[in-house]
Amino acid sequence: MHVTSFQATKAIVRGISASFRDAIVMHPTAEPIDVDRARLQHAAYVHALRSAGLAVDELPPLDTYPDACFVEDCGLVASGTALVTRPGAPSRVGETDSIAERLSKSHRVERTSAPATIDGGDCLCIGRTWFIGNSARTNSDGARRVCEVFGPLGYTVVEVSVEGMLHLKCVCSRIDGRTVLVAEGTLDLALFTGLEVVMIPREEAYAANAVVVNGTAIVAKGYPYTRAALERRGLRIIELALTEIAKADGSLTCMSILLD
Ligand code: CIR
Repeated sequence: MHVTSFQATKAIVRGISASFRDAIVMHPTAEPIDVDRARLQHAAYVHALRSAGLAVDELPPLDTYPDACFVEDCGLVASGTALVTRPGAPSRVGETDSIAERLSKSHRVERTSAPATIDGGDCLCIGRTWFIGNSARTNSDGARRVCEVFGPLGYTVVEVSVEGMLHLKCVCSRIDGRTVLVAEGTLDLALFTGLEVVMIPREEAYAANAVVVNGTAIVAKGYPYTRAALERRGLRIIELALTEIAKADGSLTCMSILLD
């Protein structure tokens, strides 16, 4: 079977902050985050990225920024160019400087300024299209900024209305340059005309956020339909427990920036 997936060589991650228990959450639960367990889950994630053939650059934790392990929100990368974002949550804006510093070692770096806001969790790049969620975190000025930076490189930007969830990629993610993984009943599929859509049941929506890279699919543990759907495509599966990451409204793609 010919297996296709996104390809990358490197990943940037950042360790869990000592203050991770204070991460922003949309719907707080009674159960506090177990920071030690979160660190173990993050370490397993880094291990999975390495086993997918990525050289992982681990940035030191930023203890004064509880959400700083969610590096995806701070930078978009494609075709050798990086756009450092301006996260929509004011408490997260200060996470971006160290991301800019790291990206500038390997990429041409552009920045984002007010009034634009962008969270990487709203930015889904499939082939030459950036789907940008218009959410409580990412605004139309942010989508315009993505267009300004990546448009000249041949990318099209499609804005997607995101309601009732944190980010666009809470319910979808990239499999390869022409295939998207989507939770049923969450997005208007007309958006993805021309792409192959791998649909999973709505009750497995959390697993629609998967890291698929270099022939490996890193998926949340406990979602059998999603696992089987990706396995049928010939992808090697790594399942990860994400209980503590999920308590902070995090999932898989948010913990890395993959570099081309
Ligand atoms: C936040 O609310 O910003 C963090 N607690 C969770 C961010 C998750 N990011 C992502 O899925 N891209």
